[in-house]
Amino acid sequence: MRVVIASKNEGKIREIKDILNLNLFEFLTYKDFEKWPEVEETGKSFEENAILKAQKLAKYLKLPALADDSGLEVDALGGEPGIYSSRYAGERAKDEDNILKLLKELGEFSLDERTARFKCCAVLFIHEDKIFKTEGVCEGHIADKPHGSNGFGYDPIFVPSGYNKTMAELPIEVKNKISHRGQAFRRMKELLEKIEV
Ligand code: ITT
Repeated sequence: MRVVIASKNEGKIREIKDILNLNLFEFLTYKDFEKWPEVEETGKSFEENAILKAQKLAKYLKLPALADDSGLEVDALGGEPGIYSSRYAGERAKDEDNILKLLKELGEFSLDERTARFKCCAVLFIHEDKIFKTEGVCEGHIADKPHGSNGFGYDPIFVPSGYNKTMAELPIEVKNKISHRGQAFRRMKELLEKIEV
């Protein structure tokens, strides 16, 4: 079965392929298509946005599509940046800009006031009556400055609970084992192994 990964985020695509590690499926990405529609993420939750992305790509390309909507919720900031994580410092913000803004907003908050979590909602859209959805959450806290260069996004400032290193300092196998995306896509894998399309 051919499945399109409905994402343009290279970090995510790499992790999704690693986690699913399924020979049964041929994964296609935006690089396999000449035309790729822009999806406006107008949803109010990770789930709504993941459905929007998977649905739009599936209908446009006439293939099952797998989307991930994810982000970082910081308690001291009332759950921000949440669904706005990728554009926290502006529409075309780079990861470094988002990190700088977040560290600035957190200012002098102490370690135990810097609790946060990554969330991920994975959606496989086959057609309107066949939509699969799974979720994952990874708890932790925000470091006082960036460390490490693995991963993407906020990984250099996110320290998962039970570790004293940031996600960006941990090997990718460890990240995938404990991350929000690892949990969501392993659950998706269980569903994919059972379904008949
Ligand atoms: P697509 O919509 O094309 O998939 P995106 O990066 O815009 O790519 P999202 O709207 O889901 O995707 O935003 C997710 C953002 O949340 C991402 O850009 C990071 O800033 C952050 N994020 C999500 N998962 C992360 C992870 O595993 N490590 C670090 N940051 C992460």
